[in-house]
Amino acid sequence: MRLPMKMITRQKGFTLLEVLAAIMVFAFGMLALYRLQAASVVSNAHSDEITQSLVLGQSRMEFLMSRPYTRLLIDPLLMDLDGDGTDQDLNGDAADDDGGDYGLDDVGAASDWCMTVDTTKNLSVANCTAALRPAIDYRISHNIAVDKQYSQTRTIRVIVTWVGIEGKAMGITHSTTLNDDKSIE
Ligand SMILES: [Ca+2]
Ligand SMILES: [Ca+2]
Ligand SMILES: [Ca+2]
Repeated sequence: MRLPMKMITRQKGFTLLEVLAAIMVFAFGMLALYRLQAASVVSNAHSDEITQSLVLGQSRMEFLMSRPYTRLLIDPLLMDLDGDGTDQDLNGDAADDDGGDYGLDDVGAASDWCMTVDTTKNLSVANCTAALRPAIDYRISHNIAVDKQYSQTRTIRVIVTWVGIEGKAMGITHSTTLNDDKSIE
């Protein structure tokens, strides 16, 4: 009598190789998720920084625009206080002879006015030289140029600088031009 053929049954459960493969897939998945999370944290912090600097720059610009600006009275804040914003185009090619855009791009101590804001304490200090702490300190600088490109105009440029969460130097600029005709009262 022949013995019944032994049934070959497929072994249940997982082989070691399958388990290893699953762990690998899981680990790669977690790594990707972690990277996505880290990228999103940086991206959120970055957009917070942009918002913060836009608010600071815009409010400074609005403050300057609200200052007295008439033929008889020009607020000192609307003057080129360090004297590099006037008549630096003696050869008449509409570009600053010193290559510095009439001092309009100056920041910190080189600007006409500057202030550092500590956003963790709502604190403003008239410090233009201290190193900026990443994503904490924002430095607001402004420059005034007189008759840049067009006569009878005053150009105001507000520049907010900071060091981003990734340690990069960042900056946002707001510019506007006032027409002297409107200042006559
Ligand atoms: Ca200046
Ligand atoms: Ca020139
Ligand atoms: Ca300057």
